[in-house]
Amino acid sequence: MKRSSFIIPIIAVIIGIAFLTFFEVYRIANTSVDITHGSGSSTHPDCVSTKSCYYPNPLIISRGDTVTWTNKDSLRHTVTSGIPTGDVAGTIFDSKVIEPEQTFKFTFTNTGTYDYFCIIHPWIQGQIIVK
Ligand SMILES: [Cu+2]
Repeated sequence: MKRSSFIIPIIAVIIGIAFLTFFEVYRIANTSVDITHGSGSSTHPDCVSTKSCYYPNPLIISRGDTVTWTNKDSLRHTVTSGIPTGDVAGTIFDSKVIEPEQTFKFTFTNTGTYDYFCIIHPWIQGQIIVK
């Protein structure tokens, strides 16, 4: 048996694994939102004017994607659906308190535009667009 008959399938498997790993890393990187450092430090942190307290914002994802929020700030925050002045806040998703360095995940099964904010610091607002 020729040596190439072993090598070619092995190379194909390696390429396949590399491709799947790259795709998974790419997918996770594109469904992650950071609660940025300093978001809760005052009533008017810089990220409010640039709408980047949740970053990236807005985040555009595909139906069925799971978004992971990571609290990169030194204060506690929430990820709560809706807008601060609305009466339906938290009805679609509500992380409750996210401690620093902790995460919250939510899977979006329907298309649409989802507003969300932090109950503790309502000036921090974000949006997830599900296509
Ligand atoms: Cu907050």
